[in-house]
Amino acid sequence: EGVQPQEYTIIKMEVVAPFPSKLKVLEGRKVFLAAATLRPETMYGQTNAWVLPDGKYGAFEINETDVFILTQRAALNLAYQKYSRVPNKPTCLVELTGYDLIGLPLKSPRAINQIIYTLPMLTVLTDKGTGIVTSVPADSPDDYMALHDLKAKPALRGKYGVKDEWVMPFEIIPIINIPEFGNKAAEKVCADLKIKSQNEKEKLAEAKRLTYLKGFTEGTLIVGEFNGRKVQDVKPLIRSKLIEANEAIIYSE
Ligand code: A2H
Repeated sequence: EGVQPQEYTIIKMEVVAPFPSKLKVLEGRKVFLAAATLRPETMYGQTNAWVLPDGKYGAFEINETDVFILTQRAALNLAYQKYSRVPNKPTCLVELTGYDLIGLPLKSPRAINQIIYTLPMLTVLTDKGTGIVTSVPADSPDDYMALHDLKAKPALRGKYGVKDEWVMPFEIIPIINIPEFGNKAAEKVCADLKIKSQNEKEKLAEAKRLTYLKGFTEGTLIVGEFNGRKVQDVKPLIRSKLIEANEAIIYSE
């Protein structure tokens, strides 16, 4: 954990009914995977969500209507952030693991894809953010490599019970142009650095540094209502719009 508090945007990714047996008790409520992101302006390009298969999660009652799936640690943090309007003692309605979430279909704000699926990523940390990550393979090297691994390795899909149709139809959606890296910055930088899998931590850290910096300072959106505008100008606007539409909330830790 850093010394500086990190301010994330939690994206409310709605679980689409009918719910699987483990979530049946939640039917009739609005249930969301609560994904923590630093890049709300990239939500157009979501292709899936990530969970840690062995991670512990819970379905927490956030208010009268909403249930959030996230780590207990994050549920507690949220409960103490008054503006989030969650009660101080969040009630866990169902205890879950990442395995229970794999394959859940989601509807996520601003995503060009109508439905996306929940998939396993082995480098998700349960002591950071909410333990749920939304995947934007065009602009996130971690997301790009994890999706690449699942597409390239049938045995990896088999190990985690991932159906082909949750992965194979989902291509990178270009959303931001960076002069130096093009429209699929993560793919370009991972190729340049010869990154082979999601487990190459040091190289991925370098890839993230490069794309994050350039994406913010030099990136231009090429989709959506802010098409043609600079990332640094519209990032706060997109974030406020998501929050006003009740599709996202602020979360810090
Ligand atoms: B970002 P920082 Cl397009 N475990 O969102 C692993 N990674 C996590 C996580 C967790 N528990 N919680 C959040 N993250 C990811 C979008 C994105 C992100 C893009 C490009 C770069 C990027 C789509 N994924 O992050 O360590 C989330 O992925 C690169 C920095 O707190 C979140 O933002 O700095 C970012 O890591 C937070 O990382």
